[in-house]
Formats: sequence, C-alpha cells, structure tokens
Amino acid sequence: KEKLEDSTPKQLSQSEDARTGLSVEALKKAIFNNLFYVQGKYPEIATRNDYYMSLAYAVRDRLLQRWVASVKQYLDGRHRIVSYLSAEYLLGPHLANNLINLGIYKEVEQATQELGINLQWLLDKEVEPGLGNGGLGRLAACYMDSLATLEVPAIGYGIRYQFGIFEQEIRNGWQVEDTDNWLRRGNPWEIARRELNYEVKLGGYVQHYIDRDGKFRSNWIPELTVKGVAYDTPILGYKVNTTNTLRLWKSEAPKSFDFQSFNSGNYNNAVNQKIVCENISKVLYPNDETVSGKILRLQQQYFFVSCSLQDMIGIHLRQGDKIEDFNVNFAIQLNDTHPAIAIAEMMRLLVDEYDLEWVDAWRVTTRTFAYTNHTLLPEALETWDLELFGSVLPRHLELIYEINRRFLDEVTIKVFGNNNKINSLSIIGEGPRKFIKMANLACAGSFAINGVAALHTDLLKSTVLKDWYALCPEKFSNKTNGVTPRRWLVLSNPKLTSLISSKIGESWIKHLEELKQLEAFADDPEFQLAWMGVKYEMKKILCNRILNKTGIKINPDSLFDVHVKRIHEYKRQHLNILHVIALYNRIKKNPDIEIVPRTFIYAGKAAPGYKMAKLIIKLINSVGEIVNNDPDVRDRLKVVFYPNYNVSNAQVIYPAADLSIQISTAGKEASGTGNMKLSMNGALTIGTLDGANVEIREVVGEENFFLFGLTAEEVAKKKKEGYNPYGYYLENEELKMAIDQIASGYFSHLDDTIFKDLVDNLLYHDPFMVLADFTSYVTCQEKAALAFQDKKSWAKMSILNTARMGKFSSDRSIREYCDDIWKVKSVSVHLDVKD
Ligand code: GPQ
Repeated sequence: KEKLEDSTPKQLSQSEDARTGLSVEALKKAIFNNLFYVQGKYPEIATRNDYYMSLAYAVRDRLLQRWVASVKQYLDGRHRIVSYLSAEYLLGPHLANNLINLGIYKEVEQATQELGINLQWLLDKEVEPGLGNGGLGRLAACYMDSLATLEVPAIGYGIRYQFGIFEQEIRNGWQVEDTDNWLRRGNPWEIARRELNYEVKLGGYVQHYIDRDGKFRSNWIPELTVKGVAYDTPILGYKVNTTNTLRLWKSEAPKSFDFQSFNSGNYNNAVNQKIVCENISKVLYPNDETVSGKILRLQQQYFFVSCSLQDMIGIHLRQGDKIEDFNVNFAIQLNDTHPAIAIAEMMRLLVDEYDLEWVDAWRVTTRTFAYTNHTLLPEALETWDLELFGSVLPRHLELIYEINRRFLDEVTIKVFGNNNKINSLSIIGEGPRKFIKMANLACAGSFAINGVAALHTDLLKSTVLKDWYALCPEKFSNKTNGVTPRRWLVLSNPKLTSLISSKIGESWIKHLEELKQLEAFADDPEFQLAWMGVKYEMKKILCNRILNKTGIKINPDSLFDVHVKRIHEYKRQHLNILHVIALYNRIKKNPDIEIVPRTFIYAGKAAPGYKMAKLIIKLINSVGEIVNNDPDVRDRLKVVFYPNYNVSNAQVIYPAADLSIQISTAGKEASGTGNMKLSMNGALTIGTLDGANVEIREVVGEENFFLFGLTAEEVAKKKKEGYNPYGYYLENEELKMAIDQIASGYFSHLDDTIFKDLVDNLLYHDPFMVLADFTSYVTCQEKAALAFQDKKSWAKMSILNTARMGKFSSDRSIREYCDDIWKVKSVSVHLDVKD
C-alpha cells in the first residue's frame, strides 16, 4: 500500500486537469480521487468493483468533456441529425472500447499497474449490457461506433431494458435460462436525465368532435399513461472528439397517476398501476426473428418510439424551426419493423398535436423515414392482430386505416385494379382475423428501403417486397452490413493488430481498405510464421477459457471449427453436428484412420420457447459427451459448447478460429455479420452462397473460401418441385447411420425418445434442406481439412482473408447510408481547451 502513496502524483502539469488529462499521472490521480470521492473507500478496503468504478468514472469524465462539446456544436451549428431507431443495442463492455477510442489504453494500463492493480482484472469485472438478441442488435452497436468515428451527428434511440438477453447455462446438456440483472451493481456509463421525460398514452378510446372553427378533431382518451425517462450513454468515436448519444427510455409511472386510488384508500390498485407502467421496459423479448404477437411487445415498441419522436420534435422546435421542416433537420432510420409504428405516431403528432393538414403531415413523414429490412423469413415479418392493436393504440388504428385508404386509392390506379397486388400492398391483411402488416406500413411511409447484403436485397425485390419494388423501384437500394474493426480487431485481437500495424502503420483502423497492403506479405515465410504464431496464442487463450468453463481439454494444434451465432434451424447447427458424427463413425470404423484433429466449437442462445433449437443444443452436448470421452477417438475430435455466447465471449472466440462455419440454407440468412468478424480475424470460411457470404467470397477470392451447397435458386426450385429428404437419407450411408444413431439413443444413454422430434422433422419435412446439403458439406470439409495440413498455404489464405476485408468495415456501410439515404455530412468537434 506504500506503493500506492508513493505513486500518487503530487502535482499535475498546468494543462492537465484531473478530470480531463490523458497522461499516466493525470489518470492515476483521477482513479485515486474517484476511489475516495465517488466510491468512498480507501485502498485497504476497496473491492475490485470499487476500482472498476473508479476507473470507469475517470474514463467517463473524459467522455463527458467531448460529449458536451459535441452537443453544443450540433445545436449551435444547426446540423442535420441522423436518428437511429432500434429496439435492440448489443453494445458489449464499454470500458476497453472507450480506452481504445480515447487512445489511452496503454496509459491506463500503466496507471493501473503503478497503482498496484491489473487492468485486465478490472476489464473482466464489467457486466455487459446485453440489450439485444443477436445480429440486428449488434449491427446497431457497430453503426453507433462508425457514426461517431465518421463524425456524423447522430442519436440512437431505444429501450433501457432492466433485464437484457437471458444468461445461458448448460445443465445436463440442456439450455437453462437465468435472468440478466445487468444493472445490479450500477451502471457508470449512463446518465439519467430525470428532467427529460415524456408521457405516452396507451389503450382507451378516441372521441371525435368538430371544434369551433369547424375542424374535425380526435381526442384520444387513454386507459393508462406512462412516463418515459431518458438514460443517456455517450458513444465516442475512434480518436476523434465526436461523442454521440445513445438515448434509452425507461418506463415509469407518471407522478400524479395514483392519487385517486390512493386517496380513496385503494392502495393496492395504486401500486399495481405503478408495476404495470414499470413493466414496459422491464425485459427484452428473447425471440430472434420470430414474432410473438404479445401486447407488451407492442407497448414496448410504441413506448420507445413515442418518447423518441417527442424528443426529436422538441429538439427541432427549440431551434426555432417550423414543424413542417422537421425532415430538414432529421433523418430517421427504422432498424427493421420493430419501430415502424413511428410512421403512424409521426402522423398522430403532426395531425392531432401540431394541427397539420393530412397531406402536409404525410409529406413530412414520408420525407423523414427510411426502412431497413433484415430478414426474408416469413415468421419474422411482423404483423399485429388488428383487434389487439386497436386495444393498445386505438388512435393509430384509425390513422393506419386512413393511411391505407389514401395509399390504396393511388395504388389501385397504378396496378390497374389488380386485386392480388392491392391485397399484397395493403397495410391491412384480410383473413379470418384482420391484421396489420408492419413491413407494409414501413414501406408506405418511407422514402428509402434497403436490404443488408446484395443477395438479400435482390431477393427482397424478387420475392417478399416484389410488388413494392414494382411500385416504387427508386426507393430501393442495398446497404451491405459491416462491423467495427475497433471492437472486432483492435480490442479483441491486440496481437494481430500490432503485427498488422508493424507492417502497414495504423491508419487501417479508420480506413480498413488499407489492409490490402498486407497482400504484399502473404507469401513472406517470416510474416506467415508470425501470423500463425498470433493465431496459436489466441487459440491457447481460448483453450484455457474452455477448460475453465466446461472442463473440456482441447488441443491448440487442432483445427478450430467455429460455429457461433443464435441457434436456429435455418443456421443449421444440426448440419454441422451430422458432420461431426460422420467423422466420429469413420474413426470408430477404422481407429487408425488418418484424420486432421479438430475441435468443434459451438456457442449461441436458443429462444426459450423454441423447442427445436433447444433440442439442437442438447444434441450437440450429447454428441460431445460420447465423442469427447471415447478412447478410440484419442482426442482427435472434440466437441465444445461454449455457454452464454455474448459480446465478451465472442471477443475471445473470433481471434482463435481457423474455420468459420457459415452454413445457412441459401436464401435464408439476410447477411450475417459474424462471418465478417471471423474472416477479419484470419479465419477461412466454409459456407453456402447466402447473405454476405457471397460478397465475402467475391473479395477474398474463391480459392480462399470453401463453398458448398445448393444456391438460393436451387433451394427455391427444389421446394417447388417437392423436396423429399427421405431420399437423401437412404442415398448416403454416413448420413443414414448418423441419423439412425441419433434416433436410437446412441448419444443419449439409449433413450430413443429425446431426439424423436428432431429426427422426424429432418426425415419427413427438413424445411431447411439439411439432408440435401449434407454430402456436399462433408466433401467440402474434407477439402478444408486437407488445406489445413499445408501450413504455409493456409497461412497465406488466412492473411489474404484479413487483407481483403476492407469492404466489411461498418465505416463503409455508414458512409453509404450517409451519402445515399440520409444526406448528412460530418461535423468536426473541437474541444474548448480550458486552463
Ligand atoms: N436479424 Cl429480422 C436479427 O438478428 N434479428 C432479427 O429480428 C432480424 C434479423 C439479423 C439477420 O438474421 C442477419 O442475417 C443480419 O446480418 C443481421 O440481422 C443484421 O442485419
């Protein structure tokens, strides 16, 4: 402890403020001060959390300085602002990312070391905000990073869920869910803006009347009013001052709401109402790409959208601008249809609250919104039962009828009264029960519509949104997804980062195309050795993690075959496990067979209500139990299910991957983004021609990509002609044996009931054509194994994968959104240097 006092700075230099200085001395001082004055502790009794908090607040001070400067600059300069509406943000831990973006990672490492604490020990303490399910939420987080890095004025709006995505445990091979109480120890990265709050109405009915001026008016009398309170998280760009805002809404009971029941002695009722209000932002729905049609989910969507629009209008009007010019100051991006109710809410605000004429309101609305579609899966296209919708949003139901009436009037002329087309474009679906089609509301109310990979956008145009494309082709464009190299390379893989920078400097971090310069070293034996050396170190780190978490010992020399993402039938984790079983059987048949040692690493969560996905997890673990413990295997195959896949765990897994498994049924994965992160970290892809795989293969070169499987076209054709999975089962002996084993209980202690549903589904339905692609997959995996044996050529392919990933930086995606859709320009932020 003496050491602590000795190293405490006595005097800071003139320009170094303890709350803003970036030197080691200033940072030390700041951490030390926070320990006393924020945590109220002294070193002898401080916990790891106290130190984590002290450092986090020290970093936050530096963010706030930049944040205040950014806000001031945006408001003073009257700049156009992008507003990103998303029900999910899967941010991952803040601390390390902020250190990197501030450019003070090394300084803080030294400062903490001199204080006698280990930085990694503190970083590992952070509980990540898991406010998203998977790809869609993580994309929003990458885009927030790129917006700030590109110095674009932007606000992200969403929900401050008290419980994020559940924590996954594996018990006896099954997924068990636990609540994610991420706020338990407090959150130093947010600032509650109690004064920034809006009321949101729910339920009730609408009164209509004619006012004194003879104008037709609507008055929504709600059943319930809730309050949304803003919680702001600063989002700093990489080595710039720009610090944007992520504004998440927490629902509460309005202050005055319970007086009546309370005064009349009905205390229980008052408390119940409070709970009803707070429930709205209580928990993230854990369904990925499925709609549940639950009232609470609709309430969540409307709640955050209404708060966000009220907030934006407030900002707009405070500038002294007219409401009719809202679209001049704001471009609003809808992250899928989850926030699409914003289109009706905008109309309500403009018409009911700001007295605009319908046509004027519609003009403003349709010049404001742009819509990104993220899926082609029919079960993910959101619809709401009309009656349910009306019970929550009675006024919006009227507005949607009116939007639809006017829209269909126009359309009818354009499609010459073709009823099929009118039905397909209508926002209201007819059937035994009527329903609202949110994708159609989004298309009708937006000036731009985009898909998230070239193939996806093409398929949108030719299938799901075909009639929309015919109606308004000019609205459509593709914006291939991207990921931030700051988190997914610099932060996750510091050793590879140093190696790259030692050859080509550091500017690739902001200009990822510059990785191209690595091509010059792809054949250099020394560089190849260093490259594979880093890979080996990262594999060893993952080995330790896996040993700690699962007790499974794996061999870092084996081929790491990595399949990490949400568990979904369309993503085909079961195709992968069938391959594992086939290899296992080859060994059983011939124990001395020459086989490339492999470790199959799986990770991912299944939606708690998705039976088949949960069964796939159990199957992976059951196969693992047999394979991992069979002496005949002699450790040549290992199967690992890494529990609780999240951003932190992904950061350890990606750098250690040799082979990236991207094997969705062609035409089903809109883009994928894990595929980009893995390839960026030097993994080779084995994949179908699906989503962004197509473009990854294009840029890395077909010789550096393992392609297999049916194409989207072939899949569609087969389905049309009548697909018979049973034929494939009979045809391929290895496949038949694997399925028979699963069915007979070979992997489940002779229990032949557990996997019955899964087996029957594959044999008699196989909606994702696992059996049709099996042979092609196994053959392709043989090629991959062979390639892995040639260390030099593998190293070359790995280097070339990283070198050619420039296109997949989220900076490129965001630039395209800015130029083609949002029409926003960057604004550089300067710090007011104060002495
Ligand atoms: N995606 Cl619609 C999700 O993660 N959740 C969703 O609800 C929907 C889409 C994913 C999609 O499956 C991936 O292919 C994309 O890469 C990702 O969105 C981001 O666009």
